[in-house]
Amino acid sequence: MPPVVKPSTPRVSEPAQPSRLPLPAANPAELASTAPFAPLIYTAIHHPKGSTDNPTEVMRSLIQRHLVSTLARHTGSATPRDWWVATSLAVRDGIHERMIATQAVHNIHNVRRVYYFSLEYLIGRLFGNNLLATGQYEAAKEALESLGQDFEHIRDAEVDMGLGNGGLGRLAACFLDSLATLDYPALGYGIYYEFGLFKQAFINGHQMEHPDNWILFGDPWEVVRPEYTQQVQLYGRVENVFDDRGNYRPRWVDTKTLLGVPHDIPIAGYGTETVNLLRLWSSKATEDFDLAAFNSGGYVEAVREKAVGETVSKVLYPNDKTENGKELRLVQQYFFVACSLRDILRRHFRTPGNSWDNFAEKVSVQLNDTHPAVAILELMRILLDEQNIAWETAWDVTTRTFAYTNHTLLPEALEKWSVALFQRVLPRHLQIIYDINARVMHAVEIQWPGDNEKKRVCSLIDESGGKGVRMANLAVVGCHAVNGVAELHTALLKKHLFPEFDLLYPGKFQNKTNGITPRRWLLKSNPRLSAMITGRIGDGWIRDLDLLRGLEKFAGDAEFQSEFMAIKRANKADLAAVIKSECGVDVSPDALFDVQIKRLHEYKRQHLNLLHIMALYRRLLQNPGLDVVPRVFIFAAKAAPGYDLAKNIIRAINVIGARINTDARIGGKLKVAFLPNYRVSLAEKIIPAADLSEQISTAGKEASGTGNMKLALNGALTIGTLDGANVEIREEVGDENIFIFGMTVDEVEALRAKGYKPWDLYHHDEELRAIVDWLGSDYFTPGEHGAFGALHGSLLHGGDPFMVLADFRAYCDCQAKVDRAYRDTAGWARMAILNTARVGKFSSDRTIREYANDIWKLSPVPIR
Ligand code: CJW
Repeated sequence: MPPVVKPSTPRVSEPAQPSRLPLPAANPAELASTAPFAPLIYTAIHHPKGSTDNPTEVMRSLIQRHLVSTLARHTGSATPRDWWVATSLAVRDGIHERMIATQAVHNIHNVRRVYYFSLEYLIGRLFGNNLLATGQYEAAKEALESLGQDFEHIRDAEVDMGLGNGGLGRLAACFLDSLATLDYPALGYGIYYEFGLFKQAFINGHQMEHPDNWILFGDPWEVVRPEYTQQVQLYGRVENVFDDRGNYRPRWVDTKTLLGVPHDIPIAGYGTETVNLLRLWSSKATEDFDLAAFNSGGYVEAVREKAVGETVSKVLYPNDKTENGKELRLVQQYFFVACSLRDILRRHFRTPGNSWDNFAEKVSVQLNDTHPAVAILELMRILLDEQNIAWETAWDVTTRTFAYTNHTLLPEALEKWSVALFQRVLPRHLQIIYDINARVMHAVEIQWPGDNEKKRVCSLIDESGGKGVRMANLAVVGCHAVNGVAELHTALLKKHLFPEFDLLYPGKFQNKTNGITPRRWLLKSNPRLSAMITGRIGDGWIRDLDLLRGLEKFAGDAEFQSEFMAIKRANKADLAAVIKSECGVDVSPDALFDVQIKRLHEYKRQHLNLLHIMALYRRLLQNPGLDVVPRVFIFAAKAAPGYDLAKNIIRAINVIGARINTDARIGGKLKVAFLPNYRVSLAEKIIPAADLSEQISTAGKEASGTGNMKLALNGALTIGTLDGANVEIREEVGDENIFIFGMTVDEVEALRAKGYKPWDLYHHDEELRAIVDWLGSDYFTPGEHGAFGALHGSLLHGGDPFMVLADFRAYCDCQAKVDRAYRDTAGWARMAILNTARVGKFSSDRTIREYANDIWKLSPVPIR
């Protein structure tokens, strides 16, 4: 009987047994390849014939062996990169064995795992991290030095793995470190972008973007796994077919096919056997691409089609807040989640005894923002269409599988895909969205009968101004847990973004304050301070950051203070050398290092910082004898390439900074250094050298911030608003050890409600007016009129959306307090030490334990 094609939207399928269609069972060869840990092989690799037990000797011979047998290099002609690759491979040998052992234990015991789905991973460099994690740092350093190599120089040969934009991507990287260190069975999934976040250079103060072809010469940490390649369909159309019993059986046809090839990066836990995986997908066109065109002589066309398939994983979108609705981005998102889910199903169903019945007991998926939220629809599609499972069962499995982390309240960052685009790229998924929405609307009607406003805000479809799919609403209804990333952020999430859903799904919303890994952000990046801390309280802090509280008792100890400040000074001297080579600016390590490092965004208010710098500069010009603490203002930030105002702020800081740096009249009291190409490895150099940490976002706008935590951990004092995690940092370090200024969230809301008028502030504050006028003039850009017009205009005519002028005076007053505090060397040292001692809460180990206990219900599985 020919299928009946029905034009309208499909209806619910009939109830079915959830477990009746398991995927194929395990292939025995595959299981054999994950046989239990074999210590003999391990021993063989670590003790090559003829070598000793001395770890340095072992490392030395492994490096030499890889140089010759893997890289075909003579030691005499090896480049720093060769040495870096050879040493990485030497370390990797052991890591791979642990990885095999870890996966074998997880597989054999069929453990529950968490899968972290993220479009971004800002890993940085892996070399030093993996040496430390496996306890081989000293051995590798000594081995390389005994071979006549400069260890630091070799480390610098590693290109950052910059597959993320900022905090969200770096958080994913910190989480992977904590998951492995705490022995949680976990796997990160993402995209193997050929080009990571663009490289930034400055020309005449302007940001220039250059491609980051990080993988050009290969990556010693990765293993390609062609055997786990996945196929993904996209585009096409849905045939609304009924089977011979009248059940709706939609068929997604005329699709295009992509292949996803996994690249595995091992993630070694610190001081544990666990090695988890980060699995990143690169896209390939199918082998049998457009054979017809090929055979009819359309060779070039066919090859071009293939090339299109391969652009999917080509480049990371450089936006860190604005969602720009590009088709390729939706394709990336779907490609990534479709590959990852198929990989999870493969793993689940190869294990005897597993079925759909226990799927959500074995699989927990965390969605890093809404970027991978289309996974909810894809799992539903698989369950409904491929497995013929009834809607209610499918929905139950899906919602128990997924959890969602929200990272922002900014409306421009909330993903909304046009319905027309969705229809074209993922037509069947759009039908499923409508089916989910019908049920959501039903639930809203039961809760608030007849209330159309409630339906409007809860709908997955935004009907205002061009129909769009609200991915955040989809994520909220399709997940069993939704979390914000700091207490304040979570409170605002419930109060402003999702008040109706909070009532509809009581208990679904919860807080998980962000954290950072102490391995990278103290142990690795600040070896001097790490050694000093370990000397006083032992090395337990590396895996239990709360132990830093043991330093509190030294906060008033003069000897400890001077040692602590000597370390800070040495780190500042190192950074001064970087500033000299990168910016050509001479700075003194005795000045106060005032640091603002983060993405360039109006809400983060780098321009507030700039206005303060201009105020100080102007005061010095008017009174050259003015007694101010010499300061170096250090910036590092990338602006999204299409964000003109952010780029204008960069230019203003660069140009005004250059003028200040060369103005002999102020006697070098102020210096401004904008370090180009902010990235993880640069952050690791700046953070240990910071005295002051700028966290000055408009209250309510920064979800958490994580740079604030890294800087406080390294003994920088925070100057900040009561925003994001600053609130909790203040709770931990104490009011007297942090500089808080500016409007609170409530004050911001009240001022907005009353009608904010930046012009009033401009007219009533003489210094502010002078500075704003100065900025708007061509004083700093002679002959180039209106160079900072965009910035100047935003503050006045543009209505100053982030209330820079409203917080200006409070910020200057607070900076004056900082100036006074810095003169009291012992007092400052005490405050800095207490910052380091009291921020143990912000270890990502604590965050991950909370996710594991409250959301994932996941237990550690130690590998022995
Ligand atoms: O997440 C960090 C927080 C920080 C917050 C950041 C965030 O700003 O306060 O510490 C970790 O929780 N990043 C994003 N939202 N919030 C983010 C990142 C990339 C994006 C995006 C939003 C990319 C796109 C859109 C929105 C895009 O379309 O490419």
